[in-house]
Amino acid sequence: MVDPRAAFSQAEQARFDRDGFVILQRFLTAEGLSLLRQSVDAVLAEKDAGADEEWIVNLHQVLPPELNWMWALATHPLVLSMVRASLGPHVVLYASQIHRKPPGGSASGGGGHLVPMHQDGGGDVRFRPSAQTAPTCPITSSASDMCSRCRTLWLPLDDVDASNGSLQVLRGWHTRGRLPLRQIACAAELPAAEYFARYHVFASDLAGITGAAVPARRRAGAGAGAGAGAGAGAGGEGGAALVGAANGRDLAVYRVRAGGLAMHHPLAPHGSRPNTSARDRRVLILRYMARRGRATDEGWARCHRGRGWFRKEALEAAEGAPPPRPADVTPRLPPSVQ
Ligand SMILES: O=C(O)CCC(=O)C(=O)O
Repeated sequence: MVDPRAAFSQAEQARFDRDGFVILQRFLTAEGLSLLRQSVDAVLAEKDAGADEEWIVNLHQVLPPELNWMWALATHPLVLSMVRASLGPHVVLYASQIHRKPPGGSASGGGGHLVPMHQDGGGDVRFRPSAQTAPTCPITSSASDMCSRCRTLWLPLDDVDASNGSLQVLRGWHTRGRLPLRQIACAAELPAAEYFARYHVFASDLAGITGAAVPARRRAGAGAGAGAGAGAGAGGEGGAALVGAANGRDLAVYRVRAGGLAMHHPLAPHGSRPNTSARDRRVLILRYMARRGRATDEGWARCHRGRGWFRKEALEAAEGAPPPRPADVTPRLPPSVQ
Protein backbone atom coordinates (compact mmCIF):
# COMPACT_ATOMS: atom_id res chain seq x y z
CA MET A 1 0.00 0.00 0.00
CA VAL A 2 2.84 2.39 0.88
CA ASP A 3 5.48 3.39 -1.66
CA PRO A 4 8.79 1.82 -0.54
CA ARG A 5 10.57 5.06 -1.54
CA ALA A 6 8.48 7.10 0.90
CA ALA A 7 10.46 8.24 3.92
CA PHE A 8 10.23 10.64 6.82
CA SER A 9 13.65 12.19 7.28
CA GLN A 10 15.13 14.40 9.96
CA ALA A 11 14.78 17.30 7.53
CA GLU A 12 11.03 16.68 7.40
CA GLN A 13 10.85 16.46 11.18
CA ALA A 14 12.72 19.77 11.35
CA ARG A 15 10.24 21.30 8.89
CA PHE A 16 7.38 20.02 11.02
CA ASP A 17 8.94 21.50 14.16
CA ARG A 18 9.39 24.85 12.41
CA ASP A 19 6.09 25.10 10.55
CA GLY A 20 3.66 22.99 12.57
CA PHE A 21 2.98 20.79 9.54
CA VAL A 22 4.83 18.74 6.99
CA ILE A 23 3.85 17.23 3.64
CA LEU A 24 5.14 14.08 1.97
CA GLN A 25 4.16 14.23 -1.68
CA ARG A 26 4.86 10.54 -2.14
CA PHE A 27 3.29 8.10 0.25
CA LEU A 28 0.87 5.59 -1.29
CA THR A 29 1.60 3.33 -4.23
CA ALA A 30 -0.75 3.61 -7.22
CA GLU A 31 -2.32 0.32 -6.13
CA GLY A 32 -2.63 1.52 -2.54
CA LEU A 33 -4.32 4.70 -3.69
CA SER A 34 -6.69 2.76 -5.90
CA LEU A 35 -7.54 0.33 -3.08
CA LEU A 36 -8.24 3.14 -0.62
CA ARG A 37 -10.34 5.05 -3.13
CA GLN A 38 -12.43 1.97 -3.81
CA SER A 39 -12.79 1.27 -0.11
CA VAL A 40 -13.83 4.83 0.66
CA ASP A 41 -16.25 4.94 -2.25
CA ALA A 42 -17.84 1.70 -1.06
CA VAL A 43 -18.35 3.22 2.39
CA LEU A 44 -19.80 6.39 0.90
CA ALA A 45 -22.13 4.36 -1.31
CA GLU A 46 -23.33 2.18 1.58
CA LYS A 47 -23.55 4.73 4.33
CA ASP A 48 -26.73 5.70 6.05
CA ALA A 49 -28.27 8.70 4.31
CA GLY A 50 -28.11 10.65 7.56
CA ALA A 51 -24.37 10.10 8.07
CA ASP A 52 -22.35 13.22 7.32
CA GLU A 53 -19.70 12.40 4.74
CA GLU A 54 -17.34 14.91 6.33
CA TRP A 55 -17.54 13.00 9.60
CA ILE A 56 -17.46 9.29 8.99
CA VAL A 57 -15.42 8.42 12.02
CA ASN A 58 -13.74 5.43 13.58
CA LEU A 59 -14.22 2.94 10.80
CA HIS A 60 -11.18 1.15 12.18
CA GLN A 61 -13.42 0.04 15.03
CA VAL A 62 -16.06 -1.55 12.84
CA LEU A 63 -14.42 -2.90 9.70
CA PRO A 64 -14.04 -6.70 9.63
CA PRO A 65 -10.55 -7.57 10.93
CA GLU A 66 -9.47 -9.19 7.66
CA LEU A 67 -10.52 -6.11 5.67
CA ASN A 68 -9.53 -3.41 8.10
CA TRP A 69 -7.71 -1.14 5.66
CA MET A 70 -7.98 1.83 8.03
CA TRP A 71 -6.11 -0.04 10.76
CA ALA A 72 -3.52 -1.33 8.27
CA LEU A 73 -2.86 2.25 7.25
CA ALA A 74 -2.83 3.53 10.81
CA THR A 75 -0.26 0.96 11.93
CA HIS A 76 2.04 1.16 8.92
CA PRO A 77 5.67 1.52 10.08
CA LEU A 78 6.19 4.78 8.19
CA VAL A 79 3.05 6.31 9.64
CA LEU A 80 4.06 5.24 13.12
CA SER A 81 7.60 6.54 12.67
CA MET A 82 6.24 9.99 11.76
CA VAL A 83 4.02 10.09 14.78
CA ARG A 84 6.60 8.63 17.16
CA ALA A 85 9.24 11.11 16.01
CA SER A 86 7.41 13.77 18.00
CA LEU A 87 5.31 11.80 20.47
CA GLY A 88 7.70 9.11 21.64
CA PRO A 89 7.53 5.34 21.35
CA HIS A 90 4.03 4.67 22.71
CA VAL A 91 1.23 6.09 20.65
CA VAL A 92 -2.47 5.42 20.48
CA LEU A 93 -4.86 5.96 17.63
CA TYR A 94 -7.85 7.77 19.05
CA ALA A 95 -9.81 8.53 15.90
CA SER A 96 -9.97 7.86 12.20
CA GLN A 97 -12.12 9.75 9.76
CA ILE A 98 -13.24 10.00 6.16
CA HIS A 99 -13.73 13.64 5.26
CA ARG A 100 -15.23 14.20 1.82
CA LYS A 101 -16.10 17.51 0.28
CA PRO A 102 -17.97 16.71 -2.91
CA PRO A 103 -17.45 18.76 -6.04
CA GLY A 104 -19.62 21.84 -6.00
CA GLY A 105 -19.78 24.84 -8.28
CA SER A 106 -18.68 28.19 -6.93
CA ALA A 107 -22.18 29.45 -7.71
CA SER A 108 -23.55 27.19 -4.97
CA GLY A 109 -20.82 28.21 -2.55
CA GLY A 110 -19.06 24.87 -3.05
CA GLY A 111 -19.39 21.37 -1.65
CA GLY A 112 -18.88 20.68 2.03
CA HIS A 113 -18.45 23.09 4.89
CA LEU A 114 -16.13 25.96 5.54
CA VAL A 115 -14.14 24.49 8.42
CA PRO A 116 -13.18 27.46 10.60
CA MET A 117 -9.57 28.01 11.57
CA HIS A 118 -9.19 26.07 14.80
CA GLN A 119 -6.75 24.14 16.92
CA ASP A 120 -7.16 20.47 17.73
CA GLY A 121 -7.15 18.53 20.91
CA GLY A 122 -8.48 21.19 23.24
CA GLY A 123 -11.77 19.77 24.25
CA ASP A 124 -12.45 16.40 22.74
CA VAL A 125 -10.04 14.22 24.60
CA ARG A 126 -10.03 13.87 28.33
CA PHE A 127 -7.18 12.14 30.02
CA ARG A 128 -7.96 10.24 33.12
CA PRO A 129 -4.98 10.16 35.48
CA SER A 130 -3.10 6.90 35.16
CA ALA A 131 -1.70 5.15 38.15
CA GLN A 132 1.55 7.03 37.66
CA THR A 133 1.20 10.62 36.64
CA ALA A 134 -1.12 12.17 34.16
CA PRO A 135 -3.14 15.12 35.40
CA THR A 136 -6.51 15.96 33.93
CA CYS A 137 -6.17 17.69 30.60
CA PRO A 138 -7.22 21.33 30.80
CA ILE A 139 -9.19 22.74 27.93
CA THR A 140 -7.05 25.82 27.71
CA SER A 141 -3.46 26.24 28.64
CA SER A 142 -0.03 26.83 27.23
CA ALA A 143 1.86 25.36 24.31
CA SER A 144 3.25 22.77 26.62
CA ASP A 145 -0.19 21.48 27.57
CA MET A 146 -0.94 17.83 27.32
CA CYS A 147 -3.25 18.46 24.43
CA SER A 148 -0.26 19.25 22.26
CA ARG A 149 0.61 15.59 22.56
CA CYS A 150 -1.62 14.81 19.59
CA ARG A 151 -0.70 14.48 15.92
CA THR A 152 -3.04 14.40 12.95
CA LEU A 153 -2.24 12.70 9.68
CA TRP A 154 -4.15 13.92 6.65
CA LEU A 155 -4.14 11.74 3.53
CA PRO A 156 -5.76 13.11 0.38
CA LEU A 157 -7.08 10.52 -2.06
CA ASP A 158 -7.53 13.25 -4.69
CA ASP A 159 -5.18 15.99 -5.79
CA VAL A 160 -5.91 18.87 -3.44
CA ASP A 161 -5.36 22.60 -3.64
CA ALA A 162 -7.19 25.76 -2.67
CA SER A 163 -9.95 25.24 -5.23
CA ASN A 164 -11.18 21.93 -3.83
CA GLY A 165 -11.06 22.80 -0.17
CA SER A 166 -7.57 21.70 0.80
CA LEU A 167 -6.32 22.21 4.33
CA GLN A 168 -4.87 25.60 5.16
CA VAL A 169 -2.58 26.20 8.09
CA LEU A 170 -1.04 29.21 9.77
CA ARG A 171 2.57 28.37 9.42
CA GLY A 172 4.57 28.49 12.61
CA TRP A 173 1.64 29.32 14.86
CA HIS A 174 1.84 26.06 16.76
CA THR A 175 4.46 27.72 18.93
CA ARG A 176 1.98 30.28 20.24
CA GLY A 177 0.09 27.99 22.55
CA ARG A 178 -3.63 27.66 22.78
CA LEU A 179 -5.44 30.62 21.25
CA PRO A 180 -8.64 32.11 22.65
CA LEU A 181 -11.87 30.86 21.16
CA ARG A 182 -13.80 33.06 18.77
CA GLN A 183 -17.08 34.41 20.11
CA ILE A 184 -20.14 34.17 17.91
CA ALA A 185 -20.85 37.67 16.63
CA CYS A 186 -24.46 37.30 15.50
CA ALA A 187 -27.34 34.82 15.32
CA ALA A 188 -26.55 33.99 11.70
CA GLU A 189 -23.31 32.38 12.84
CA LEU A 190 -25.04 30.05 15.26
CA PRO A 191 -25.96 27.12 12.95
CA ALA A 192 -22.38 26.68 11.75
CA ALA A 193 -21.03 27.02 15.29
CA GLU A 194 -23.51 24.41 16.52
CA TYR A 195 -22.65 22.08 13.66
CA PHE A 196 -18.94 22.23 14.49
CA ALA A 197 -19.48 22.06 18.24
CA ARG A 198 -21.07 18.66 17.62
CA TYR A 199 -17.66 17.54 16.45
CA HIS A 200 -15.66 19.48 19.06
CA VAL A 201 -14.36 21.98 16.52
CA PHE A 202 -14.22 25.46 18.02
CA ALA A 203 -13.01 28.42 15.95
CA SER A 204 -9.93 30.22 17.20
CA ASP A 205 -9.97 33.97 17.64
CA LEU A 206 -7.44 35.16 15.10
CA ALA A 207 -8.58 38.76 15.38
CA GLY A 208 -8.05 40.02 11.87
CA ILE A 209 -5.09 37.83 11.13
CA THR A 210 -6.71 35.84 8.33
CA GLY A 211 -9.28 36.87 5.77
CA ALA A 212 -9.58 39.24 2.89
CA ALA A 213 -7.11 41.68 4.36
CA VAL A 214 -4.36 39.15 3.86
CA PRO A 215 -2.58 40.07 0.63
CA ALA A 216 -2.00 37.34 -1.95
CA ARG A 217 1.66 36.56 -2.17
CA ARG A 218 3.96 33.91 -3.43
CA ARG A 219 7.30 32.97 -2.15
CA ALA A 220 10.14 31.93 -4.41
CA GLY A 221 10.16 28.16 -4.70
CA ALA A 222 6.61 27.73 -3.47
CA GLY A 223 5.48 26.66 -6.94
CA ALA A 224 2.25 27.86 -8.50
CA GLY A 225 -0.26 29.92 -6.56
CA ALA A 226 -3.11 28.62 -4.50
CA GLY A 227 -5.52 28.58 -7.39
CA ALA A 228 -3.36 26.32 -9.50
CA GLY A 229 -3.98 22.61 -9.89
CA ALA A 230 -2.10 20.19 -7.72
CA GLY A 231 -0.47 18.74 -10.76
CA ALA A 232 1.13 22.07 -11.54
CA GLY A 233 4.21 21.26 -9.56
CA ALA A 234 4.38 20.99 -5.86
CA GLY A 235 7.83 22.14 -5.04
CA GLY A 236 9.19 24.63 -2.61
CA GLU A 237 7.93 24.27 0.90
CA GLY A 238 7.03 20.62 0.64
CA GLY A 239 3.90 21.29 -1.37
CA ALA A 240 2.22 24.08 0.55
CA ALA A 241 1.43 27.16 -1.49
CA LEU A 242 1.85 30.31 0.52
CA VAL A 243 -1.07 32.58 -0.09
CA GLY A 244 -0.87 35.19 2.54
CA ALA A 245 1.19 36.84 5.18
CA ALA A 246 0.04 38.51 8.35
CA ASN A 247 2.01 39.66 11.32
CA GLY A 248 5.03 38.01 9.79
CA ARG A 249 3.30 34.64 9.59
CA ASP A 250 2.18 32.76 6.55
CA LEU A 251 -1.10 31.17 5.61
CA ALA A 252 -0.22 28.00 3.72
CA VAL A 253 -2.66 26.00 1.64
CA TYR A 254 -1.68 22.39 1.14
CA ARG A 255 -1.16 21.45 -2.44
CA VAL A 256 -0.75 17.71 -2.30
CA ARG A 257 -1.02 15.00 -4.89
CA ALA A 258 -3.47 12.16 -4.39
CA GLY A 259 -1.68 9.55 -2.33
CA GLY A 260 0.51 12.06 -0.49
CA LEU A 261 0.46 12.54 3.26
CA ALA A 262 0.54 15.52 5.59
CA MET A 263 0.86 15.79 9.36
CA HIS A 264 -0.11 18.76 11.50
CA HIS A 265 0.43 19.84 15.07
CA PRO A 266 -2.74 20.26 17.14
CA LEU A 267 -1.90 23.85 18.03
CA ALA A 268 -1.34 24.90 14.41
CA PRO A 269 -4.53 26.82 13.52
CA HIS A 270 -6.02 25.13 10.47
CA GLY A 271 -9.26 24.95 8.53
CA SER A 272 -10.54 24.53 4.98
CA ARG A 273 -12.90 26.14 2.52
CA PRO A 274 -15.70 24.45 0.58
CA ASN A 275 -14.87 22.58 -2.60
CA THR A 276 -15.66 25.01 -5.40
CA SER A 277 -14.05 22.85 -8.08
CA ALA A 278 -15.48 20.11 -10.29
CA ARG A 279 -13.07 17.63 -8.64
CA ASP A 280 -13.69 15.46 -5.63
CA ARG A 281 -11.92 15.92 -2.30
CA ARG A 282 -11.70 12.67 -0.37
CA VAL A 283 -9.38 12.69 2.62
CA LEU A 284 -8.54 10.16 5.32
CA ILE A 285 -7.63 11.51 8.73
CA LEU A 286 -5.82 9.61 11.51
CA ARG A 287 -5.47 11.10 14.96
CA TYR A 288 -2.89 9.92 17.46
CA MET A 289 -1.67 10.86 20.87
CA ALA A 290 1.14 9.86 23.14
CA ARG A 291 0.05 7.15 25.52
CA ARG A 292 0.54 8.27 29.06
CA GLY A 293 -2.80 8.22 30.75
CA ARG A 294 -5.89 6.38 29.70
CA ALA A 295 -7.83 8.40 27.15
CA THR A 296 -11.55 8.64 27.36
CA ASP A 297 -13.92 10.67 25.32
CA GLU A 298 -17.39 11.79 26.13
CA GLY A 299 -18.13 12.61 22.52
CA TRP A 300 -19.84 10.18 20.23
CA ALA A 301 -19.19 9.18 16.69
CA ARG A 302 -21.88 8.07 14.34
CA CYS A 303 -21.31 4.76 12.65
CA HIS A 304 -21.18 4.92 8.86
CA ARG A 305 -23.96 2.41 8.40
CA GLY A 306 -26.26 4.23 10.74
CA ARG A 307 -26.51 1.10 12.87
CA GLY A 308 -25.55 2.80 16.03
CA TRP A 309 -23.13 5.05 17.78
CA PHE A 310 -19.68 4.04 18.75
CA ARG A 311 -17.63 5.27 21.55
CA LYS A 312 -14.22 6.64 20.68
CA GLU A 313 -11.55 4.44 22.15
CA ALA A 314 -7.82 5.06 22.13
CA LEU A 315 -6.15 1.93 20.82
CA GLU A 316 -2.47 1.19 21.14
CA ALA A 317 -1.04 1.56 17.64
CA ALA A 318 1.96 -0.62 16.85
CA GLU A 319 3.32 -2.43 13.84
CA GLY A 320 1.52 -5.72 13.42
CA ALA A 321 -0.98 -4.97 16.18
CA PRO A 322 -4.14 -6.94 15.43
CA PRO A 323 -7.07 -4.80 14.32
CA PRO A 324 -9.75 -4.25 16.92
CA ARG A 325 -12.71 -6.57 16.60
CA PRO A 326 -16.03 -4.73 16.55
CA ALA A 327 -16.81 -6.52 19.81
CA ASP A 328 -13.84 -4.76 21.44
CA VAL A 329 -15.62 -1.43 21.30
CA THR A 330 -18.83 -0.82 23.10
CA PRO A 331 -21.69 0.54 21.04
CA ARG A 332 -23.71 2.92 23.14
CA LEU A 333 -26.47 5.31 22.36
CA PRO A 334 -25.78 9.00 22.82
CA PRO A 335 -27.55 10.56 25.78
CA SER A 336 -30.08 12.27 23.52
CA VAL A 337 -31.61 9.00 22.36
CA GLN A 338 -31.13 6.84 25.42
O1 LIG B 1 -10.00 18.27 6.32
C1 LIG B 1 -10.50 19.30 6.76
O2 LIG B 1 -11.08 20.09 6.05
C2 LIG B 1 -10.42 19.62 8.23
C3 LIG B 1 -9.52 18.67 8.94
C4 LIG B 1 -9.20 19.06 10.32
O3 LIG B 1 -9.65 20.03 10.87
C5 LIG B 1 -8.27 18.21 11.05
O4 LIG B 1 -7.79 17.22 10.48
O5 LIG B 1 -7.98 18.47 12.22
